[in-house]
Amino acid sequence: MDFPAFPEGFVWGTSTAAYQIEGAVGESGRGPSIWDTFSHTPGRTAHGDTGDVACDHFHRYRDDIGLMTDLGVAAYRFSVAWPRIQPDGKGPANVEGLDFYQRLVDELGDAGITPFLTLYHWDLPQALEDAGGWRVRDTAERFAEYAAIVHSALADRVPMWTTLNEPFCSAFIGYSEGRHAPGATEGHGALAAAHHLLLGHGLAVKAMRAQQYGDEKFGITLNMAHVTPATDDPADVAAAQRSDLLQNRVFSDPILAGRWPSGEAELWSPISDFSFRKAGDLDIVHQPLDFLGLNNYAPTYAKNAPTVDGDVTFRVATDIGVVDNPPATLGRTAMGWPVEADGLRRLLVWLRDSYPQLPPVYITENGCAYVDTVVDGKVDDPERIAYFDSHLRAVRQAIDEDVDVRGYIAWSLMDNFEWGYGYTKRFGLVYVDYQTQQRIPKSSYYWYKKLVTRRGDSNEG
Ligand code: IFM
Repeated sequence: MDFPAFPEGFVWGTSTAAYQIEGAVGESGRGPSIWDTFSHTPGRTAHGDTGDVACDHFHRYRDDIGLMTDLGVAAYRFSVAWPRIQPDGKGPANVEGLDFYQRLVDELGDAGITPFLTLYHWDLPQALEDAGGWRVRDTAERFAEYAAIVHSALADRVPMWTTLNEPFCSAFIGYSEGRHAPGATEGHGALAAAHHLLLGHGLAVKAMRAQQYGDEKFGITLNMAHVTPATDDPADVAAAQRSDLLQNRVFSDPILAGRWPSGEAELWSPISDFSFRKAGDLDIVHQPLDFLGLNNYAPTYAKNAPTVDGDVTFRVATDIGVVDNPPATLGRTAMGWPVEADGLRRLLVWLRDSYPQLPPVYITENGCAYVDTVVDGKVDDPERIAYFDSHLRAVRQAIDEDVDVRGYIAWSLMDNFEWGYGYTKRFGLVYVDYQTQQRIPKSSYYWYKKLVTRRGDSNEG
């Protein structure tokens, strides 16, 4: 394997999320989440798939940690299901739910794997959605309360704390595009959701820091994309600015620079008066962070296009007159996403240049779906190996360009419930047979194992 060396101490890991793998939705006193409701609503997910059983990780977590031990990774990024801890989104901790994560974290400790814990990967307790969800300020306050509960129980064993995973998806795919739970298609409501997610992040960091246990680190994971205008036509250049605002700067500007992003009033004042913002909110959102988690899969090539709804007052927040138009020469994954590893390098360099206060970055997700098949008990996935290989080289190049990247956490440890796509898209290093729950490490798993156990610093074949 001819691969460039990574810095000493660079962290290698794999990632999952609670609703995508745990199953056991009715166990440990867990309450319903918006994803239970959404996935059980006809027409919302492919084949009506739900996370009811998923990878049955709730019962098989020891075996899954065994897979990671064998893989040789130093870190495991997972999320805690809020409705296991607070079944209706408020009040004291449900001890049985908390116990599951105590066992998981203890087992990881025994295996010498560092837990990277995410507090929220999209499974809002349904009771909170019924009270307005992320559209309302109270949800941000409830989130901080929940964060403090989990933190006080696990801070002695969890060094890395992430508040939210991909608030862009929660706010804009969940409340504007309607492709994710709760399936809303709104303008003002989606912008309010984005704001309350930001606020919830800031309040949660403050609450956890107020009870800091030791040297644990606090951060957030944003999904971002490097945006290029599809052509040099001024209309496409302007479209790229709108796309960059929606995908990136709505979250990164307040969190990393303590400012509301430029261009938002021009884009959204017809649909929202931003009345959800209160004095002092920006200071709450702009907490000093110990790290930024970065999720990236593909770059964006923005092309100007007509908005879907001609009547601006009815427009949803994501209807910004942009289509993604990547070069036809780029390959595509099974998600239809273009493959261009240099997009990740450009994104990292853009972050370095845009935010002087940028904390150390961990790539908390990067990976790809392809159509995987089992042949003679094996899964050969050369396209996934090529994807990881090229993206890791891009990360290495960014490090050479002085971006402080401290780790790479592949998405995903194993195939899982891919939200609206149900079980039709496979992102895992490990294949999951959903009928039998058999796990079959793919050839990419063995490739990653070789890389990880040599810490990417060997040129030996
Ligand atoms: O599966 C998701 C994950 O939950 C969040 N980031 C993107 C992944 C692939 O779509």
